[in-house]
Amino acid sequence: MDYVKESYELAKKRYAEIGVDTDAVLERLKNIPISMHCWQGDDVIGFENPDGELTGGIQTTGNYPGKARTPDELRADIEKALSMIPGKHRINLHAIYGDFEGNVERDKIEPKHFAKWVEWAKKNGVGLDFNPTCFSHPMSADGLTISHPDKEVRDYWIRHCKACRKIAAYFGEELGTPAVTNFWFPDGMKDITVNKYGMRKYMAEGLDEVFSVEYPEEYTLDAVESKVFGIGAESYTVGSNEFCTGYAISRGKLVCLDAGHFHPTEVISDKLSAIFCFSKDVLLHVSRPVRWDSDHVVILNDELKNIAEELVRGNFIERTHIGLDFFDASINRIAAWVIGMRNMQKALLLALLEPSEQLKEYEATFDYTSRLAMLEEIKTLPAGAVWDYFCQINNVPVGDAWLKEVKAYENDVLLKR
Ligand code: RNT
Ligand code: ZN
Repeated sequence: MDYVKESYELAKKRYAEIGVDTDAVLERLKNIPISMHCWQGDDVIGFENPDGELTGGIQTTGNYPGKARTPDELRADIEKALSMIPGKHRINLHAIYGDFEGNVERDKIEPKHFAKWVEWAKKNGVGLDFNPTCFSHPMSADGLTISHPDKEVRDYWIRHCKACRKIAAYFGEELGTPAVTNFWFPDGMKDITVNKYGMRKYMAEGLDEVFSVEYPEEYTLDAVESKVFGIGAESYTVGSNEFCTGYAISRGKLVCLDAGHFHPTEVISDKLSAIFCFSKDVLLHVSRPVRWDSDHVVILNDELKNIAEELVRGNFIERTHIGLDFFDASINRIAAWVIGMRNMQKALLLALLEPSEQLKEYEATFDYTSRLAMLEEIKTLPAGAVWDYFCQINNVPVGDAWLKEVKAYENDVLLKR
């Protein structure tokens, strides 16, 4: 498309009129990594057990053909997706995605089971992030893990979490960029719960034990993810928002905000500026809840734009680890990644193209008329031309050209699985 540059040059002039330097914006955007979750590639099953079933109150629906069945297939699919996403990013792994070769208990996983991922990450120039997998396992069958009444069960998950931090530190050391380890537990109860405090005390104690081992921050950072409810855990969640925020802030850990983990009218974009008053860094699980925590593919909707605006307006980009978290098995899984990743970047682009200093100035001088007028006018500025040019200069398909590549890969690779 030979007019991409031409359109960009015109757009650049238009943005210059409102004091926005589009070249600088594109340079900035290129350097904002997004952590792409590996689990969209195989419906959160992992490679521990090929017949594994997803539990923990989360669900994938759909059976689109071609999901990755082995670590090599998953890595190939991720490479394909990354080739259609501008910039350099990160890959977020769950503990069930190792190259295990045989049965390895979760409390016995080691860095060696992830050596192939590290080798692959080096080759592809991506950082790695990590997650203990405290679900889809016989030891989580009661719906409780680290807050289970039986000490043996609690200790099992504590050992698993410790093993995961060791692996994450290995990622950070090998790759020269800290791996964020996110702790999410499905623990909760279906019905009226009597001893809520007891389970929360177990979870806090368990986490303290997990974090009693210190790792340098250059290797790994820990985050704690809250949730309001899960399927089968409708009445009580041990790791609620208050629990996880309180825990993370009091222990100097990262708060992880998942866009689908709150009441339907609550949005994480509104929470960021509050959390950042007290938390050094924040981890985001950008997702799209449709009526519940359904983990739909992220689209460029108001909430996504609002999240990005908050990050830019508050100067939080450097303090935020942006990760995606969705799993849709009803469409091509590679397309799901590409759509979600590119949308996250588009939202960041729109936010970076905002004359935010000017807007703040209007607000500080009580000129709310100008603030509203400007916010509305910038909505129809030629951001699309800037986005196309960003894709072009970063050597990825412009516009929907990536879809043809996905379809070809589907025919040549996915449908043959
Ligand atoms: C579950 C949490 C959690 C998981 C992943 C697979 O509700 O969002 O982050 O989605 O760890
Ligand atoms: Zn999440």
